[in-house]
Amino acid sequence: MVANLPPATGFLAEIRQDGGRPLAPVFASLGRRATLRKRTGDQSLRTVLLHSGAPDGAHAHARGRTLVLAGELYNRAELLRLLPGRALPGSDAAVVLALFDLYDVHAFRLLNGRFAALVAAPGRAVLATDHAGSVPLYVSAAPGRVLAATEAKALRDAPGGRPVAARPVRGLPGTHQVPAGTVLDVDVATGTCGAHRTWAPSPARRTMPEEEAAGAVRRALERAVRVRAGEGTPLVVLSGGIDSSGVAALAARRAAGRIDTVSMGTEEAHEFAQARVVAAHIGSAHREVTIPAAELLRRLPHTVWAAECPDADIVEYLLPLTALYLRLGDPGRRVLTGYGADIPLGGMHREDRLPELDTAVCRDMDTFDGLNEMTPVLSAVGGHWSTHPYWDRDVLDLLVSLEAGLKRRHGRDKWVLRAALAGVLPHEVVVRPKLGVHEGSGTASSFTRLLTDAGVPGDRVRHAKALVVRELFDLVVAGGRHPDEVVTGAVVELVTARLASGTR
Ligand code: IOT
Ligand code: MG
Ligand code: MG
Repeated sequence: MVANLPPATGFLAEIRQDGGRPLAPVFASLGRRATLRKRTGDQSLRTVLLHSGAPDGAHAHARGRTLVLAGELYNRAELLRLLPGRALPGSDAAVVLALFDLYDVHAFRLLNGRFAALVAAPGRAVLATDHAGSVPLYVSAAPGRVLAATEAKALRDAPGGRPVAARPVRGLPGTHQVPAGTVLDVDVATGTCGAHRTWAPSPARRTMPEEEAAGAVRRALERAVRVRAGEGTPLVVLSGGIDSSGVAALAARRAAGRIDTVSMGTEEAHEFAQARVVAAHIGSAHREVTIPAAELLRRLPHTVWAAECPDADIVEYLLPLTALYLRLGDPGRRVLTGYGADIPLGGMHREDRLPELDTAVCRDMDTFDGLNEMTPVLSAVGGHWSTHPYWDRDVLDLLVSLEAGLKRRHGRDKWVLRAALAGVLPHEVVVRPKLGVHEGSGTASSFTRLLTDAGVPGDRVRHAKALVVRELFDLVVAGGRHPDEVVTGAVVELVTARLASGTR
């Protein structure tokens, strides 16, 4: 049931016993909107769904319960086997509700997907994220009222919520982000909530012979790509590095596997030659998009607005992708990326020594939550749905758990992935050294130059980038400003002046 786009890509849901006024649905994501209203006992549910044409596929109702789902499942066939003798549920939302009937909150331990979900049951509001929290979910809860949304900005005008077992959102008092792999079970009358973890990264490491490890990675990734490819022609955002080239090659090898690929670059830097080698090898319809560095920097506010991420390093990775998604045209593409492969494989760390490599993997798996780097809103600001095969639950569980010596081996980083893909890509691609998207596109250097041109000393650039991104967050997320009205240069000037006067 993976169609071109999932039925819904986001929602704002309000469960009330208090009869208060509904919030205005404010989203960065494009999408048509449908309003759903239900009454159960003494509480009302009002949901605004951001949908892609068939909103009815995004909600399900049975036995006085309503489930709302933004996103999609990737282990549907496996899940259906748990529902013998029942009429086969048509939508992913119906599958999850049927499982909730059987397992209650524990249903969410079974799911491999990219979703945020809400179950409204008498007296209860149950909020769930996928294992990676890849569709962000925010909540504001108070006695008699539970408000939840897939973008924090939609809760900006929520009246103050009680503290819940989740991360507070900067500048939005009373609004919290539901952690990755978590179910929050909220008692609507009191606004109190219990939390259940439904996933955690494995702290254990598995040893395997080389061929077995490479084969396991290849099979897991093949499945993850297949279930994400959908009904139309998927588009792979392709750098020509091993991660995205692997996804593109496996997508092209599916039965009837036509695919499109696209690479972005600036006038200063690009990886066009590398991506072309891959596109030619797999026979994709390939495009190159050159985005002037000035336009890229103008998209900084849009990136923070979409990702709702206050971390400058992460925003630097997401900026070139956001700028690309805004340039794609033809709305409604299903986009596959190679994003996230470097986290379980330690690819960002250029680290030869095994203890340091595994330390980096442990740290990154402990700290990804809340950064929103996988958020579908990045592509949804251009009307597209993105999905990341390396963060498929099965692929991720496997990659995290492989012992460090399979990740760094024979003098190569990400060895096990390179070995897994040796049969589907040219040798030069398999052995290509890692280049981060922020480097290959000239994003990091353009952002640095913007700051040094404004007078920031070299050793203060990193700090200044952090201040700029935080200021942007305060403007476009907490402050509710539209990013088109926010001028990157003006924010840089403000931060530079503050730095110079020693205010921060
Ligand atoms: P990198 O791995 O280079 O790129 C991430 C994905 O973005 C690629 O797999 C590809 O799908 C897309 N992409 C990259 N460059 C281009 C391009 N020029 N044109 C089109 N698409 C492109 C950063 C990084 O190195 O990016 N991302 C890391 C993880 C970040 C660290 N996060 C953390 N510690 N929590 C990653 O694993 O992807
Ligand atoms: Mg990568
Ligand atoms: Mg790269």
